[in-house]
Amino acid sequence: MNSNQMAGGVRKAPENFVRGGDVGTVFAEARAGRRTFIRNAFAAAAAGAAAGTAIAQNARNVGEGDPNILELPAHSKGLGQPVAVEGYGKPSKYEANVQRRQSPGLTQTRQASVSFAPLQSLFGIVTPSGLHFERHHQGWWDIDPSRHRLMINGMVKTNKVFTMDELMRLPSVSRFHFIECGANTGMEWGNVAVPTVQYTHGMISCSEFTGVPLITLLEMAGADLKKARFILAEGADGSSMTRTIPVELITSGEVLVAYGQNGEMLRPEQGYPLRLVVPGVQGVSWVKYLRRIEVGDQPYATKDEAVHYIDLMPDGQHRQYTSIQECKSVVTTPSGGQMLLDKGFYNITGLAWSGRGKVKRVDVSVDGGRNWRTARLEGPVLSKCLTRFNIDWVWDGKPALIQSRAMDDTGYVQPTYQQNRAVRGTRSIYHNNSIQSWALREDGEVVNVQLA
Ligand SMILES: Nc1nc2c(c(=O)[nH]1)N[C@H]1C(S)=C(S)[C@@H](COP(=O)(O)O)O[C@H]1N2
Ligand SMILES: [Mo]
Repeated sequence: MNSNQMAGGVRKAPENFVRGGDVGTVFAEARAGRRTFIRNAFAAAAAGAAAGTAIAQNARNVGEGDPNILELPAHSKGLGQPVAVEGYGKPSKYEANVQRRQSPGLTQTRQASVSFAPLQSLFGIVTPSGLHFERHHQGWWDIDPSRHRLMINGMVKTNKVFTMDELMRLPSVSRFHFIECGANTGMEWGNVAVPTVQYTHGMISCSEFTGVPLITLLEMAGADLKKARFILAEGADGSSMTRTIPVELITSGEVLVAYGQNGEMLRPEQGYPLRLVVPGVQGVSWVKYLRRIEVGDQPYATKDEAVHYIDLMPDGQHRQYTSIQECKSVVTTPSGGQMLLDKGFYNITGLAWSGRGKVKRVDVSVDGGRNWRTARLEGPVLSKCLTRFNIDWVWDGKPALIQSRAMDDTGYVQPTYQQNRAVRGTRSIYHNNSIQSWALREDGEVVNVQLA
């Protein structure tokens, strides 16, 4: 079989060469077929060639006898599949590799658990809803929207209860935002813990959310916005997820009571039929299955705020209410577990974000931070949203250390592990936005490393 044809029912592309227990078969196949694959797919680029020349060499010349171009396949000669009569569309069977997965570094539980988004396989900035990471403290539910209610109470003139129909009649807005769990990259605080970017950074996703600004509902209830300082958001699942949110985020109009995600209703895993969207703030505050908002004048200090998502500082004190996700970035290709098949041209790509605003700049290093080049930011660059960056690179076949460093529009620069540990000590679990390093070995394998 020609190595460019599909094998094993999955697409062979660099971003899918993932090592380890997850898609090990693909990796083994990639290895076995490596020599032919190299010859056919990537022409060797002379060391030191300019990126332009190397790009040109990434396609083969006509006439190598490739049956994929010389012979008409069945799908060019016959009748295709009929249009859908009913049912929901699915990805190609060749993309079966691209899945949410549980981390090899965590205890495998079912309900109080997390599944990670396959960042290495995604393009652009939007996470397909079926690949959105999941974090449930007590499992997910598919709640009947006709029976779901949202109550607004506390420091309000009139307590209000909304049905979904009532909420969906109100003026709505649609906005692109990332959601990142405060525990994302948490396991890496100690040292290298997990092999791939799916597990180091996959507790982030980005969607277009549609809903009603929470301020509209508070005004309808006659909330005392002069005295109010915080709200409490409560979920309808068994975890009784409750979080305190400062009122400034709400009066700015940014916080949404959302029912839409990427053009359709929220997925059950994401809080169907209603969730809070709190742009820039850690995921735990984005309460799913939202059923109650209480308006108050002091933080609620609920159980989740006392034991989870707090930072143990070097002096032994806990830092509470660290809610904003600071500026961070990661190279998604080449990344841990992938395999570069030969020297030559590569598009280094990744994601950057900031809970404080827009990403201003991303620099990329291939020598462990000695030299940096500024990457292209692909539009749109939106506030509190993922930003895609790309940069051309010609690999000379020698070992390399690949890193990205983001800066946001407040001027804040993403710190190194050394800088973060100097402030945070060694016992943190949450809020790790350190610069990630991927080591590219001479044989083309990419592995997760931390620089001293
Ligand atoms: N009701 C409810 N809301 C919740 C949670 C939960 O378990 N129950 N988990 C929180 C946490 S810790 C995170 S990181 C995000 C995860 O959202 P996702 O599952 O849509 O990715 O939802 C938050 N909201
Ligand atoms: Mo979370």
